[in-house]
Amino acid sequence: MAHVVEVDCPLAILNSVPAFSEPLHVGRPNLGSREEMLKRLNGIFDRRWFTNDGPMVREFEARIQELTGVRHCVAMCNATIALEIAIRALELRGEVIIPAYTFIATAHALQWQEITPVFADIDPATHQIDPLCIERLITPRTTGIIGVHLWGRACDTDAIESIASRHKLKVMYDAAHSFGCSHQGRLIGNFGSCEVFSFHATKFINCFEGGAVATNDDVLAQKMRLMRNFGFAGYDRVIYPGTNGKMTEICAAMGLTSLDAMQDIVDANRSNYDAYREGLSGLPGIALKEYDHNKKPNYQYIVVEVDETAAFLNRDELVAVLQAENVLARKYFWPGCHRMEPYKSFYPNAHLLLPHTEKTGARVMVLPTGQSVDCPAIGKICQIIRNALKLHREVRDVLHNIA
Ligand code: T4K
Repeated sequence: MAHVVEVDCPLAILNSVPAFSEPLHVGRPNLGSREEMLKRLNGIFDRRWFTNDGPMVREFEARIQELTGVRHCVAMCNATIALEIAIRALELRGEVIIPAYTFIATAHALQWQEITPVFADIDPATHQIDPLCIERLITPRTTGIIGVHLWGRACDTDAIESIASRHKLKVMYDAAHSFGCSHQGRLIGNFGSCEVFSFHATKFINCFEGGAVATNDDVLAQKMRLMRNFGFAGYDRVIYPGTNGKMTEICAAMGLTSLDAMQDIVDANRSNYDAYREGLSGLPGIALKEYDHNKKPNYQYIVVEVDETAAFLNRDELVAVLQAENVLARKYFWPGCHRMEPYKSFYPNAHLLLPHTEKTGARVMVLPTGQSVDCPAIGKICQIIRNALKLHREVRDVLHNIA
């Protein structure tokens, strides 16, 4: 029997005009006040102090300390270098356990210094590293655990830290997504030996490029300050191996401008999240990852899981539909670190131990939000998804013919 389309559902993938004339990106930067940024830029030019622990960097660090309640914020040029420096300052070696379901930087920051990242599976309900898997992966070479607070939600710090103390391991966190979020009544930044934030252009608070390590450990903070500046402890005196991890003044100026706008950005993200929640509710096989409003979320990731058995389209097919409409949905974090090089060659069978990473990575898509997306645009995006589900047979026919 012929499939009858009940409503008029134009879709670009079925040869209609795309819903958006310009691409809608995941990770479009939020700007803050252009005027304030230009004032800060003029100050930088007037002072002729462009980098090397300048006044803007110090102000940025102080603002983060105040905001998170952490004793030390050490600002760096990006979160990847910040992870590398923190790993080195903590003297991690041998093997370090991390989740496979994360951005590749978490793994590369270890591999770059010839430390082996060992991939743990995740809890499919939370997408966070599963503590039970951690315990099974500990060997005599294991020196630490890097938990990742994925999507701005904290991983199970209590379980991780209890495993670590039983096995005498060090713990730090990749908090690239979690600036401003709270956990157990404290702001993230205060857990483990240290936590690393990202202030990349795509993050809700951005420095163009930037990162920072937050820690309550005075000795560790001092060590990382030295390491980010080649180990210099004064003119002509190097007391540590170091690198160039310094944040520039212009990046700190952007960070300060972004921090000034933090509440507006969170409000925009929150109202976008509410609009997605309403627009996607009741759609079969489409599950929006919910935020807990009590945990001060930054709402910066709109994470949707697609269950093909109920939606009759899989994640890749829906992403193709959205991209045809100029909605550049992303498949974070697919295909999982273990399926990327060099790890794929090192551990060709790792996927067998990571069933939840495999399944989640194949189901998740991340949708556009931030200040450059508004509720009417989100209404349209949700309508596209609704239409695609209604027209799943036609969409599949077209996509399979393209393939
Ligand atoms: N740990 C975790 C868990 C992370 O997620 C990340 C980074 C890190 C560590 C390392 O932090 P950083 O060293 O970067 O500070 C993006 C970001 O580049 C990356 O920072 C972020 N996580 C990751 C989740 O997303 P890509 O490869 O997807 O970026 P890209 O260039 O495709 O940009 C994303 C979208 O944003 C594009 O569609 C275009 C748009 N965009 C991007 C930039 C840079 C703009 O509209 N304007 C821009 O200026 O990794």
